[in-house]
Amino acid sequence: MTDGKTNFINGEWVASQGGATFASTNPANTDQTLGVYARSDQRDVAAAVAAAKAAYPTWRKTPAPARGALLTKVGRLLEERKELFSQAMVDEMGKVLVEARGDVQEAIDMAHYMAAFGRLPNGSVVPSERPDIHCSARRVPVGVVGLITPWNFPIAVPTWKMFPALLAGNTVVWKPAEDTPGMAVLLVQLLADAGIPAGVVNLVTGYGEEAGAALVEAEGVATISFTGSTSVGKQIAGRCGQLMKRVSCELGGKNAIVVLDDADIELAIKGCLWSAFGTAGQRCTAASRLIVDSKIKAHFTARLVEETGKLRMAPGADPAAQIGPVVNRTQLERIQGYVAIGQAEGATVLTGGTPLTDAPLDKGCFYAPTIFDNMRPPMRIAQEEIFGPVTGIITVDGLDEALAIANGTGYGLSLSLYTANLRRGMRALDELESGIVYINLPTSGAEIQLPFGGVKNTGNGHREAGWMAMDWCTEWKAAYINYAEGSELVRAQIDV
Ligand code: UN1
Repeated sequence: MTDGKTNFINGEWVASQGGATFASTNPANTDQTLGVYARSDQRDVAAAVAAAKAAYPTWRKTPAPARGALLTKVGRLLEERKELFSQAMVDEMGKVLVEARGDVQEAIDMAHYMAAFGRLPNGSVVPSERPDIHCSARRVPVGVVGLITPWNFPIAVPTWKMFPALLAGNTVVWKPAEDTPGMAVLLVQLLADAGIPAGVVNLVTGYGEEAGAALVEAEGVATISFTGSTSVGKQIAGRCGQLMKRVSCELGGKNAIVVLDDADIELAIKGCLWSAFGTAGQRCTAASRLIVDSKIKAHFTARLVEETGKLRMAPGADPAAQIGPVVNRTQLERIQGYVAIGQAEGATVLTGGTPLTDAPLDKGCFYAPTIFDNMRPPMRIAQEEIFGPVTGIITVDGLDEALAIANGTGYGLSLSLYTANLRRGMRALDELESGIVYINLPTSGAEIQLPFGGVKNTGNGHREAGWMAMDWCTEWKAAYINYAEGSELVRAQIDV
């Protein structure tokens, strides 16, 4: 779709009311424009919210098993269109084809997982302290939810939010990242093809500071779910606090892998390569700190650099590609900036450290996988999220120091430890301060049936995915029903 009619409001594809548009480009070749999209503002958001509000009463009353059945249909259509979606994702976001397929697979899994929730309990019956009073608590939808989603998982992350919200009976207004509007259009068209009623899912494409901000402000949006940077998340959460809106934030990370002296080094190397350089480091679960015991550091480092040298950088569509481009030129420059900061701080580049400037990769946003040695915990490169293929080695002596350094940042999403010792592994599981802990596994690779989210500046206490996926998009309603005979009032706490 290239005519700018990319807002989906009340079941119709429309242009932005002001007629403004923006373009998306291919990160593997930034000369290639892929599409023109509606650049929405407050008026478009207001129309989308009105449509979602109008659709809400009927959707809320649709039985949950029927809402689940629709998600099953969505899951099947995603299976049918998996290849189409994956190819489009390679072009628009840049990840390599196998990873794009994984991104779509997470959405397929989420659709089927959430569909089953349509027939699972959504509350509990509890005893009353009074005779002949029925007490129960059940989940109810919040109303209209606003979703603001990132470009790095342009299908998985939106569907982690959208499918639970829909199953719970909410209607949705979605503002996808400006780097991946085309993926949003594909997904919303699929939802329409599956038979989602008009107004239940509405799409507004555009910029965060325009359409995204308007969605946060919009009266009638009960809850915001946001995945993105910690700085934007803090602004959104602050504003939602003032407006007394519920808000769920999944924000940055500064994830680490600890490699102890008893670890299987070859297994650890594979985990480090995948965590540091998979998706060109553009995962919130990426490992940008490798905390390595001094006893094995020399061997580990030599092997890691050797294996990094074998990684093939190419446009994601190339079947041999292992690392694709980063998402855009701004991001490329940001990464380069961090590498310069690291060097100025005294870390040394073992490999990488530059964008790729040889044709044809110079047309795209390719950055060489980069490993720093002599990274020290206070450095900015050891504290701040870089979101690119850059990692660094911090040398430690033993488990105590390793755990303290792993925990020593303002973030807490995903931490990993490699050891052959069960006691050390279990201690790490207890003491690592993150929402996700891995033992003998990479920091990336979360499965959709477990809670996803983190502590500290990584989020505000909510979790996505898993059986708690519906927590952020539902309220609890308590019910007391008197079926006693006679007209006596029995007061709780007083007459019993
Ligand atoms: C993200 O980077 O926002 O665990 C999500 C993983 C993926 C999800 C990442 N399953 O890396």
